[in-house]
Amino acid sequence: PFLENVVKHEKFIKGEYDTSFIDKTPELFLFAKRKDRGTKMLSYIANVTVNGFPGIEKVKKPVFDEPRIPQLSNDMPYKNGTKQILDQYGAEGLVKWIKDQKEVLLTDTTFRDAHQSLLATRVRTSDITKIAEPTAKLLPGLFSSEMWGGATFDVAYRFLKEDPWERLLTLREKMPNVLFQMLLRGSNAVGYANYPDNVIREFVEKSAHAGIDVYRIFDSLNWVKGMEVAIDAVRQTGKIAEAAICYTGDIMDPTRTKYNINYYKELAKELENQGAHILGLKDMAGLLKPQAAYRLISELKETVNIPIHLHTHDTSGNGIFTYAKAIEAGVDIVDVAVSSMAGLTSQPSANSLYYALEGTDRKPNIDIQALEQLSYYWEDVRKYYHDFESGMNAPHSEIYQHEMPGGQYSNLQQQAKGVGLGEKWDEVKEMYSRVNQMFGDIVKVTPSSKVVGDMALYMVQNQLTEEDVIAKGMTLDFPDSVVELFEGYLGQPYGGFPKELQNVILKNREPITVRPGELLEDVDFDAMSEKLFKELGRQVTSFDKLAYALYPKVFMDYIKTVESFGDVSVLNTPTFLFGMRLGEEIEIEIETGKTLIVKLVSIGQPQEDGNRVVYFELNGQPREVIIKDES
Ligand code: 3PY
Ligand code: ZN
Repeated sequence: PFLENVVKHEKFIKGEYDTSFIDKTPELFLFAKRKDRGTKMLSYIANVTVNGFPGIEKVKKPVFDEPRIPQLSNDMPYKNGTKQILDQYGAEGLVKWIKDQKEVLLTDTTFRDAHQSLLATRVRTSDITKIAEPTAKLLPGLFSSEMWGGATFDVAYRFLKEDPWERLLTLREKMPNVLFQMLLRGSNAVGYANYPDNVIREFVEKSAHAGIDVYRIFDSLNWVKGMEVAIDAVRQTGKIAEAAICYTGDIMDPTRTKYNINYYKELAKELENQGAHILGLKDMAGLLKPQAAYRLISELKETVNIPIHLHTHDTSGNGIFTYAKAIEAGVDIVDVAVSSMAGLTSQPSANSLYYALEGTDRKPNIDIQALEQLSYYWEDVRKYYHDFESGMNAPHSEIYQHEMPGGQYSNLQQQAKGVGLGEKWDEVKEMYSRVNQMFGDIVKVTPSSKVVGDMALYMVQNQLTEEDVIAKGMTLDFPDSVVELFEGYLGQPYGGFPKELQNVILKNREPITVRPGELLEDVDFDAMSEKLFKELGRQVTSFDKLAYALYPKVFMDYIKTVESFGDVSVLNTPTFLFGMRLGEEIEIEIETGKTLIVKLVSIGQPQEDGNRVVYFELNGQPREVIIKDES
């Protein structure tokens, strides 16, 4: 354990140590309490078997087929890809390379936005890890794999009880040839509020060090000031700053004049001047219609000299048509997902796009048979997560009315159910678009989209109209997120806030108009280290500190779960989500070469205190675990 502590110590990893390191670093001698990993694992399994998993209807564990992993020959090499171009030629070299490509380049979002949008971000690291090496070997021509950021960070700790940094480090090892891309919410990092500047800088530095290459940076109100720190931080690391404009409204609709073509052109120019290596066009709700895509991309190509990377969601069913027009207009890179994880609220299918572009000189340089094989894997894995599907199973052209981002649809639906408005979902969607107008027609993407959603729920719940909000506003207790938005803590919307509404929401308090980061004090990471060291009783990594700085409660809850149950990321997904069937026997590799064999023998009846005894065999020995029946 001593050596383990040394090699895992932050100073050791960063190379900041000398001969006095051991003397001056007492925590190296802190050996983790010898924990019985077997018992902890059995407690987790007993608990989920009896009490179920949050968000999953309690059923007997279904029988799933083993996911079909493409069989590669043992000596199949990793072909060099975009990662080698960045590492060898730097950011400017990569940008030049992008511009020299004739075919359209692809970003595969299967590991991030696809499951964020289809499966409430619940796909676990182990399911991604198993397909990582085949993906990198079969698709070396990808521009990038979007595999981190957005909601994946929070959900990993909060619901999956695993460390998102480990996901990044593990995948990096298995995918050494393809650029790794993440979604960074500007000053909101991977959270829902503005963070101090030094948190943003530290987050970028550490994630770049751990393996992220391309940062898609956006601001939830398209406020460039909110992106400045992040863009600068990424440039400092030598990685790629893809500054993104969030697309909203409809440039072809003469009645929607607020976000017109000039708005986008000016913003694009500003981002280029700000130091963007790539211009991202982030159509988070899938509102960019085909003819609009043609016009927007054509005009932006004339406005900026940097490559353009388009992201859309296929909610309306028009995704491939939109891409075809954007590609015709010269877009450089588009976001797609492996077919069985594509479509609907996710990205358009890579497989379909390949066929759509056959016979054109922009056909992507990608192996379609490989895509089909990878699709089989995801078809099988997706079944594990069935309970997190949104229930949408056909294109929704109503998206053009409510404008809700792909990643928000299933989440807001869950939120509505949570407050008893499941039956009023249609009303909530309608209210969502009315709230948008009431807020002055704002950009809706995390976190501003969440504010619109919170307000819509609040108004439906309290049966309020827009007129009521203004008339009774001074006496109403608005959701915190709404107050924060109108206080200016998510930045400034284009065209400003509607004044009358702002006054009632703030009860005549003055909002801020500067960048929130200018008012927030830097986080003292050294003091945080000490505090966490005391609380956790172990050495603290930079990753732990960042997680704590972003979400103190979520992180501490995660730590408590690990203390009670150990590292549950090693369980296979059916067991993690559904527990075990009576008589079932499973193997759990808790570390390389160390396997537990677990059999569920029987479950006792609830006792008076509500506890149940669950009987297992662990490596052939009888073991009992007592757990509380919460049902
Ligand atoms: C996120 O911020 O997580 C998004 O996917 C926004 O579209
Ligand atoms: Zn998206």
